[in-house]
Amino acid sequence: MKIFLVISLLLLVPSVGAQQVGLIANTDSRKTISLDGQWQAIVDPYESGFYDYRYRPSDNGYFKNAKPKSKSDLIEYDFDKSASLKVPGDWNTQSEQLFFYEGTVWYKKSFDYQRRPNTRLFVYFGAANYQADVYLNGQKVGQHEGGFTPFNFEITNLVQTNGNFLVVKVDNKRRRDAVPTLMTDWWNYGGLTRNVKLVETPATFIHDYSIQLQPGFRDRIGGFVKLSGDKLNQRITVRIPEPGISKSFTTDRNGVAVIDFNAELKLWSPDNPKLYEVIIEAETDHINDQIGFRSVETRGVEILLNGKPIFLRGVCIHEEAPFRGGRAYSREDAQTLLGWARELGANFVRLAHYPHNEFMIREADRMGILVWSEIPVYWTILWENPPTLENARNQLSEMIARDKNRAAVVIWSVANETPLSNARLSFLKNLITHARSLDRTRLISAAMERHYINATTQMIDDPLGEYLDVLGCNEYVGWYDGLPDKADRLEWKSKYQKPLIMSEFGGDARYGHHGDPLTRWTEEYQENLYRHQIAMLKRIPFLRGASPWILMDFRSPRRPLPNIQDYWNRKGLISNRGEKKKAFYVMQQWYRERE
Ligand code: GCB
Repeated sequence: MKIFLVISLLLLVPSVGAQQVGLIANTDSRKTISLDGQWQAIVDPYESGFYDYRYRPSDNGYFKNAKPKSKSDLIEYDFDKSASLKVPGDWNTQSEQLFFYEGTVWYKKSFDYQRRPNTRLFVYFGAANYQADVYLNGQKVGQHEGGFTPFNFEITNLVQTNGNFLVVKVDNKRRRDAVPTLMTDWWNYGGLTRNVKLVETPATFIHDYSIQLQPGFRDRIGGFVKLSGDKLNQRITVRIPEPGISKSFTTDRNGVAVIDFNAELKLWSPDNPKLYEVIIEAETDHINDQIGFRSVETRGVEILLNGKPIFLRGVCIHEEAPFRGGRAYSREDAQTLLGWARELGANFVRLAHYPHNEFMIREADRMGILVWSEIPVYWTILWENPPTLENARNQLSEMIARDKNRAAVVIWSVANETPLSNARLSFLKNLITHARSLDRTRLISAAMERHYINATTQMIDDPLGEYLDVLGCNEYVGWYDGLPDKADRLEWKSKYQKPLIMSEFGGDARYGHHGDPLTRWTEEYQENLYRHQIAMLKRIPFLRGASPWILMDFRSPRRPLPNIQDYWNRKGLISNRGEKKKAFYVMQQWYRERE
């Protein structure tokens, strides 16, 4: 038992090398200065603010924020006379001219800052889609790739008391070798899409921590606390005031303390989403968080939450803002979307197809909604390109780094509908191993491939299934695959003794468009499709969850049909204006029966 414990504790501690420039955990509990609001912005389709006319990176790019020194000086840009864009927010929905724009926009924000002794300062971005090059006072501080995960750069030695200018080049050009790749079914909203802030920390500070129930236990907490700075050898105390827990540990020379103690706690669940205040005290820093404790595991085809079988009554959600459209970014957006999921009867959401903003996860934690979180390894990724794998691994690390202390998150998903090949399998196996090395406390899934073995039998034998804890399958019987009643004749088989979540199914309907149940795009067609789907799903013996596609209509460049789609994927159970379609109530009815 002891050996098992030591091994499982070691597995909870990520390799220190990978953490060196890592994300600062839980910046909300620190002194921060928001940089949200209007930023000056220059649209730069030819990237002439970056390259000279020979297409070489220029020393005098827009990041210098230059001003003419005399009336004869030639400078061809001026941030302060340019238009502004709101941060957080995508640029596409802020200006008609930028609606379809994919390329570079330069952002600039000025600020003053009074530095205090023995502190460090970081600039933190909730997300920037897709690539961000960050400069402070004309100096490069870093680059980040990936549109949906947070990142931070230290600016302690660059910041001045007055007149700082922070310039960010954000480029959302799609690339074949990127993650996601060229083809997706969602809008490529560009920009500084989530909150931006300055984060102040002590010289040596709590950089990261994981405090969760240990795998295989419901009364034992494990994890790590990691310091960053010069004074790496410190005593750390973890306190949970409500049950009177206070446990001390010592960090090693890398600044890492392994956490391990017994605790009798009320477990977090959808019925009782209990969060405890957890305080971590070091000699030079302290931090607090609200953490829920629950176990999740599988046994045969069961998913067990706190040791008891659970059926995941779910729904998929894109990070599309209700009512106003564009990227969702606020707590109110999260409350609206998760509120609708709750109304549907859901205890589970699949946050597709990339990590959503942190408000979604925090609200899910508070509301008791289980979460499947995924990275945008979607469709036809360049499986054989090592930098693409590195990029996907990094996005996975950043997703886990941000949300590893959230009880709501029970599933990390590594891929969506990726076509079978050896290269794909080894790429995804690599991601799975990586996810497990960063987090032993959650289940791993993916939306896999499945196929017909005869006219009426769907077979799940994608080789990826062997490496997953939970099988995910997307199917569009009744929409891309036959008519709704085809589902009545279908049988599902699986090669694996594992739980299945039907991670997508559905069809399009424009809200308010009516007709008979066999007329495409009508609410009646969609309603009918859901009835046949549900009857089929009920017959799958190893089904342990469902997440229909999708809660709300979302923008997609692939969907131009005039007067019906108008660049919206209309598979929402709710329209983008918040109107519930007939199918919503069919699904709700099923979930009520399953409660
Ligand atoms: C899928 C994809 C999803 C699409 C959906 C559709 O299988 O996973 O991203 O939006 O189908 O509507 O076709």
